Amino acid sequence: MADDDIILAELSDEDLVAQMKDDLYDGMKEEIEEGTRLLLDRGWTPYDVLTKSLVAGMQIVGEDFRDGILFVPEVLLSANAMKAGMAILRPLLVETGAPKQGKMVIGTVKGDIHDIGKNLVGMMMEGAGFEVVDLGINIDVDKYLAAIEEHQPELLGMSALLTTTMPYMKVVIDTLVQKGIREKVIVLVGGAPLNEDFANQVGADAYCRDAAVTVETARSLIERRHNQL
Ligand code: B1M
Repeated sequence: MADDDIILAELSDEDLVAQMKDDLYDGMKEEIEEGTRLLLDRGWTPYDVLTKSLVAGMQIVGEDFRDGILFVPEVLLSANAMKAGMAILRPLLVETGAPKQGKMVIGTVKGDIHDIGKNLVGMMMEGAGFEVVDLGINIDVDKYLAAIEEHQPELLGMSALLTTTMPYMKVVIDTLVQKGIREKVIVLVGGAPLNEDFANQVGADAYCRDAAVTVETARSLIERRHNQL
C-alpha cells in the first residue's frame, strides 16, 4: 500500500507510532501533526507522545545521518516535522499550576545550531514550574553573561550537539569563574555527545542526559543550595 493510502486514524496505537517514525524520517510535517493529535485524542500523555514517537523517531534519523544514508536537507525536513509536533505538545507540557521554582537561562553554545533538545528541555522545565529564558542558538560567552546579569537566574543551561562545540562550555564556565560569579548560578549542561566526565572536566554542576533528568537535577540542586543558605 502506498503511503498516500494510509489512514492514520485507522491504525492501532502501535502501528500509528511506527508510521509516525516513518513520517518523521520522511519529513512529513502534516502527518506528524495529525499523528500527534491522534495519540493525544486517544489519551496518551504529551510526554509519552513526545518520547515514544517524536524523540524515538529522531533517534533513527540520527543513526542514518551518521551512517551517510540521510543528508542535511533531509534531516532539516525531519527536524521541521518534529518541531511541528512539539508545537502541538508545547502548551500541554508547559501548562502548570505549580508555584515558580526558579529561573533558568538556556542556550545552545557558539558554533552550534541544534536546538530541538534545548527547546524540549525548556518546555519540560516550564512545565515543572521554572521560568525559562531561552537565548536561542550559537550563543557566545558575552550573551550568556549579559543574560545572567539581566535575569539573575538560579540556573544556567548550555546545550551542545557537536564534539567541536562542546568545549565552548568550558570557555563560558571559566569566564564565570574569572568574573567571580560562578557561585551565583548552578550550571547544567546537556547534549548527545556529552557525559558526566565531561561535565566534571569543564566545571559544570551536573550533566543532564535528557529533559526529564534536567528537571529532577534542577530541583534537587536548587533545594540543596537553599538548605546551605
Ligand atoms: Co546535526 N549532527 N549537524 N543537524 N544532527 C548530529 C548532532 C550528529 C550526531 C549526527 C550524526 O552524525 N549522527 C552529528 C554530530 C557528530 C559529532 O559532533 N560527533 C551532526 C552533524 C555532524 C551536523 C553538521 C556538522 C552536518 C553538516 O553540516 N555536515 C551540521 C552542524 C551545524 C551546526 O550546528 N553548526 C548539522 C546540522 C543539523 C541540522 C540543521 C540538519 C539538524 C538540526 C536542526 C535543529 O536542531 N533545528 C540536525 C539534526 C536534527 C541532528 C540529529 C539527527 C538530531 C538532533 C536532535 O534534534 N535530536 C543529530 C543526531 C543525534 O543526536 N543522534 C545530529 C533530538 C533531541 C530531542 O535530542 O538534541 O540529544 P538531543 O537533546 C536531548 C538530550 O541530549 C538533552 O535533552 C534533550 C531532550 O531529551 N539535552 C540537554 C540537549 N541539550 C540539553 C541542554 C541541557 C540539558 C539537557 O541543559 C541543561
